[in-house]
Amino acid sequence: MIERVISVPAQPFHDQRPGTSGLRKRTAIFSQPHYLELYLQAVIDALGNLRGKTVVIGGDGRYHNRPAIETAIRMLSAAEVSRVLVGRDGLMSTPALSLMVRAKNAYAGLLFTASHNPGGPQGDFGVKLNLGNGAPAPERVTEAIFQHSRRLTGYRTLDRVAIDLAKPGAQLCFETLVEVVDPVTDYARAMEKLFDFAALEKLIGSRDFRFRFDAMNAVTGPYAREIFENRLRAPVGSVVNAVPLEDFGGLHPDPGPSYAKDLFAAMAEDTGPDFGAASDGDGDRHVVLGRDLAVAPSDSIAILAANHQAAPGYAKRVNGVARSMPTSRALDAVAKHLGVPCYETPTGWKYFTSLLDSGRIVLCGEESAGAGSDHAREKDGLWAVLYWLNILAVRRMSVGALVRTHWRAFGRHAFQRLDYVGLEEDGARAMMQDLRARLRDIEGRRVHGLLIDTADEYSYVDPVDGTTADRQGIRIVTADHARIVYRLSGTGTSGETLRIYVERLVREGDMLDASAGRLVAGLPGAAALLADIPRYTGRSAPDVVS
Ligand code: VG1
Ligand code: CO
Repeated sequence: MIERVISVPAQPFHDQRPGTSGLRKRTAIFSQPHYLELYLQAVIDALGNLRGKTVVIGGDGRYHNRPAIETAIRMLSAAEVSRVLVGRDGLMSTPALSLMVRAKNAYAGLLFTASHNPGGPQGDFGVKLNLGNGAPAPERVTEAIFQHSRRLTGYRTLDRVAIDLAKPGAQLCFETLVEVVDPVTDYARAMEKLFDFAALEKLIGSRDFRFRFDAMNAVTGPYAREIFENRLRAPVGSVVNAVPLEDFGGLHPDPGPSYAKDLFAAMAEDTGPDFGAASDGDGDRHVVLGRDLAVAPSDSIAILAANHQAAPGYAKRVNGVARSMPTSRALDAVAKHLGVPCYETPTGWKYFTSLLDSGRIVLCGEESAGAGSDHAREKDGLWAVLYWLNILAVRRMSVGALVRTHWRAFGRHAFQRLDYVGLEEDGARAMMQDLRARLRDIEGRRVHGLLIDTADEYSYVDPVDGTTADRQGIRIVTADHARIVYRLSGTGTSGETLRIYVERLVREGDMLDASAGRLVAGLPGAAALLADIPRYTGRSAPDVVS
């Protein structure tokens, strides 16, 4: 029997406003009747006429991925999309999707992921939308989606569909050609163009270089196996937790010290790896570890920029760089040395993309373990790991030696992020509101021995298209240039998460080896006092420090 387009009446939901990186909710919310369908209808309406267009679809493989992909194919087909490219088994990493949208001249990309948030029926689910340039939808589009979502009276879909996501090749779904593709090969080829794979193979194959990549049971497993084990000939088993699982094996697929515990522990063993790395649920974040230290994400992007001559794809062409506002100013110091501009943007990859599109920058990064370049319009975890390996291959140094050499040359921007998770919404918002109202009075005050020089709220004007973004974080800078930043997360799924970012530049030789916590001492306490955190939130300490 042939499929038919049907209209399904349904009441709109009023909470479908995308955050920092798409719409993210508890799986239980996403899987209630009509919830996903109505959101996708709002996306389709905001995108305009999709007739005859190509759309790329993927996901990080978390629980609910397959039904969500089938729903999306049905609805896109009802919207007369002529071609859908979907990752085999419904899998595609965020950076691979960005590359594919660009390579295939697609009109948009849809990705089902909640990134580093846990998956499963009790976990989180999400939808990211990319436009034809491969970049996350900008604010103007996400706001239009939200407005559409509130006015919907139903959605259009097909009455039936049978798509086999495991079978590579083309299938017809109503009038849409659905192609099940393997994004791994295309992605690996793109990486081969940017990095010196012969030098990487020599490094990884050498006896005194033990290498481990932890895919955290998430989407990067197949990519990492293909690149590190098949192409670069790392010993089989170098890539661990390489099979994407619906619940990520019960773990948080977040490559920080709190959740990538096995990797951090392995690095500390006598016979542990010389180089360790991991990525997150959807493959856009990275962590890099040496035998005696984990590279702080703010340092990672600075070190990638400082050593761009080592990577063939970047030598002699880094004309500008950018970082998100809360990210440490380590990158600024490198940009100054290179004589190129360093742009500061609000948190979230979407704010980098006009700078990348216009050719103003080549490299950019965020303190939350994201780095990327103009090869894609998303941050890219495996790309960052390969870039690191390429630098080590050329400079013939360990991770620790490279980081310390960098600190000696540029100073160390010691950095910490403190997260207060799951706060009661009214209290957290009132705290920010109250702090905002007192910024003037805070300037000139002395707290815990720190003299506050300036206190303001960050707002952004995009230098390319003039769009603005207000209320992107409260900044406090001390007389000796240390900094405290406060903002509320835009990716959480219950209550509010308060993020506090603290940073202090250290230059003295013997201080360079101290823990970041010791070097920023005093700033977290001052931050809590200035914002009256215990009173507004009932919390005396952060839940996660990274
Ligand atoms: C967090 C990070 C931000 C990152 C975003 C999406 O946002 O701080 O830097 O771009 O997650 O990353 P927030 O609003 O919670 O601070 V991912 O890997 O979820 O796509
Ligand atoms: Co992610």
